[in-house]
Amino acid sequence: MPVEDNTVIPGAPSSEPPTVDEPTTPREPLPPKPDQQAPEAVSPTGSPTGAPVNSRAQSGQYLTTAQGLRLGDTDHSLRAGARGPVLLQDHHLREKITHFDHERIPERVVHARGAGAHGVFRSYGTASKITKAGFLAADVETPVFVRFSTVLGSRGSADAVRDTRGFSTKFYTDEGTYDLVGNNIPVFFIQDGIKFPDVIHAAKPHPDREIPQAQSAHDTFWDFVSLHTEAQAHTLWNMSDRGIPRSYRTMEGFGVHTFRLVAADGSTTLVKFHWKPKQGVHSLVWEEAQIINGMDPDFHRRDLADAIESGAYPQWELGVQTFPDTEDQMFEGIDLLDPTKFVPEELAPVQPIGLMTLNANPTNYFAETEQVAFHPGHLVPGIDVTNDPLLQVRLFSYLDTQISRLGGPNFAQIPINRPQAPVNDMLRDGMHQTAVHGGVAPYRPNSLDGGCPFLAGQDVGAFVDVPEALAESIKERRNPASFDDHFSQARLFFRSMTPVEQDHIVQAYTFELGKCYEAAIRERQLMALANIDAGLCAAVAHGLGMPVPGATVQVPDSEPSPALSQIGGTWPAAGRVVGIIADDSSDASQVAAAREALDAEGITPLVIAPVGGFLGAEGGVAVAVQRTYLTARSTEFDAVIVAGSGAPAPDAAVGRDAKAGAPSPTLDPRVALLLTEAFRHAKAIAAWGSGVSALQAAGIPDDGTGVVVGDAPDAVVRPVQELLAAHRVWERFPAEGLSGS
Ligand code: HDE
Repeated sequence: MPVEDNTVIPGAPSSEPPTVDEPTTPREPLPPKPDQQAPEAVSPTGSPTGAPVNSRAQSGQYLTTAQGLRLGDTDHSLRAGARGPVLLQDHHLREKITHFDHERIPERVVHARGAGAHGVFRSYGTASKITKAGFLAADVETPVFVRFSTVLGSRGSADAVRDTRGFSTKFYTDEGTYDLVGNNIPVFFIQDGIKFPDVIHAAKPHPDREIPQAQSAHDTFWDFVSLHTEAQAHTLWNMSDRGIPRSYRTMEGFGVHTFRLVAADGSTTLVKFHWKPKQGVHSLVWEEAQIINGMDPDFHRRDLADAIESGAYPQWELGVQTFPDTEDQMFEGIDLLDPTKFVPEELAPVQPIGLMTLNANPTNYFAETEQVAFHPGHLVPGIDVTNDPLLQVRLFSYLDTQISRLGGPNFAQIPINRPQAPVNDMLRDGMHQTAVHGGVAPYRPNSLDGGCPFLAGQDVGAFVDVPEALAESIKERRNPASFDDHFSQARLFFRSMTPVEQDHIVQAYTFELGKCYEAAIRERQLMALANIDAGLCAAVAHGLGMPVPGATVQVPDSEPSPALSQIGGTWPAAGRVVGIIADDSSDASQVAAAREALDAEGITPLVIAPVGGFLGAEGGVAVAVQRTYLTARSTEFDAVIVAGSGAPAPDAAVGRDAKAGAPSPTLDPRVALLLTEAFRHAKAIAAWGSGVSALQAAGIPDDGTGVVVGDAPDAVVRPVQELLAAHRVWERFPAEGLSGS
């Protein structure tokens, strides 16, 4: 219905009353819906920070200005006559537009694209012998906020790109906030933080045209890593399946650096932190990732939020690898201060110390996920840093970057950043100061504020830097000799992969280098690969159509680490997504039964039909349709099941009239695509009853590996669930392994 231009300002004299009941017409407001309740200016993790009630950010039912003045119109500017110019005196207009003009803040210089969630961490107490950190004592529950991210892309970039993922956790402990700011890859590109701007400038889009977005497949990235061989190990992890995780929920997390834990008796232990997902480790295949970035660029964000909303709370176990705090800080020949090295789990097992559960989505993306500020220097008593030169530079950078990103030094007062421990600092004033400090003496020593605040002793929880003896040294710009080995761990990683994973790595290098224009860069990177593994180098060179170079350095071999492979385990099927393909001829009661059986296992069933609405005959069972043939794409599903019509007729369900075994011209091409993609991406596929002929029509062998057929839903649901436990039907990938490795 056309809305008439109502130039009458409510309350102003008018000869003609408005004929249309516009939303601007004053009327009694409805009570707020639950999700419209006033957000409070307290930490969103739920624990009040003592903020007074009048610090609510929003309250009341009427629209107001920022000053609380009630408004009767927000749709019309104040004008000199209905067709005249807008008046400068319109204070509401100016406030509204001015605020809008300043809504954006600078995105993070790296890790701009992310997704966050609230949760809790419950400690097992198993670390209490090696750390006095209160939140790691037995059975302590600590609120957390986690932010996952990609590194390279802008804030609006796609999720499923090939990249490292950030995994940052803020523990709101009673002794102050502790941040574990890690990645999903345990090694880093550089050994010294002074090179961080270089690697990021090389990996970010080219400065002239600002392309490509969120990609490492371009000349400057490969120029840098091929010239800078210490980056080869991290790059190899990126080229592996780890570079394209299936979900944030199925990633491991790593603290990367070695940290120092301090026990109550003062003894110290070196540790590396690990997050192990209860959901299992699982990645996309490259073609899936590429499709996803077009079909659903928010794939990882949506996946995390949907899982939490549906009650499938993702969990990670926190664990530590422990090492004696020796003078040389070496372990089995690995320099623990070199962040391009990891320690294989076979040499130092990961010992579980607590469980994190993410159980609540943020209420407001900007307030929480965008404004959360992590910092590796946010420590608590019992956890300290080491002299890893990458970590040392991070200790400077994270505080510094928040000052321009969050507009000044008071970002710790933003609700998501507020500690849940009492704060009594002597930091004063500055941009965006929201605290009203009392007292006259923000300095020490003082007598005017009664000597407050007092200094704490260790007995009442003071953080004391570990007194560390430093070897006699000279001031110099130099790495220790133990940092010189750039290839042995890249080789160890590659040789620990299964043939399927090795094949994916070959394809990834071939794709990425194939996108480089400069032949010299491709040649130089092949030379680096020759030092890592001759078979890998030859396979990539073959794909690029280039000569195979020989190795230039002697690289020591080490035992493979099977723990590095993501293939071979079994994990819960809960939290996975299964598509049920149906059409009007499908038996709705059977579709409902399949849905229920999957749902009972915590698997999300999505019914896919030609059009939206409901499936089912009048008077019978009606099943809601979640996806149509137009909106569904195989990448959303971990497995697909084709519904039958209830009768074992060959010409029933899913838009085809084929006899079993004969390709049907009438199989809907979107269903055919869905099935063939799912098959190609090694997903479990099933059909019951007459649904089997849809598989045949799509060219999928109904006796193929990971293809399940049966008479009824209950014959296929259980086998599909078992196949999901392995994440994919790995046998379907053609991979013979590589010669020479
Ligand atoms: Fe970061 N990094 N980083 N980084 N990093 C940032 O801090 C930096 C490094 C990591 O979800 C920035 O608040 C330097 C390693 C994550 O908010 C910035 C160096 C690891 C996040 C910064 C490194 C990380 C960041 C940008 C080399 C894995 C996202 C915005 C010395 C252990 C945090 C911000 C979030 C973010 C600097 C290396 C992980 C600029 C200088 C190694 C997960 O301060």
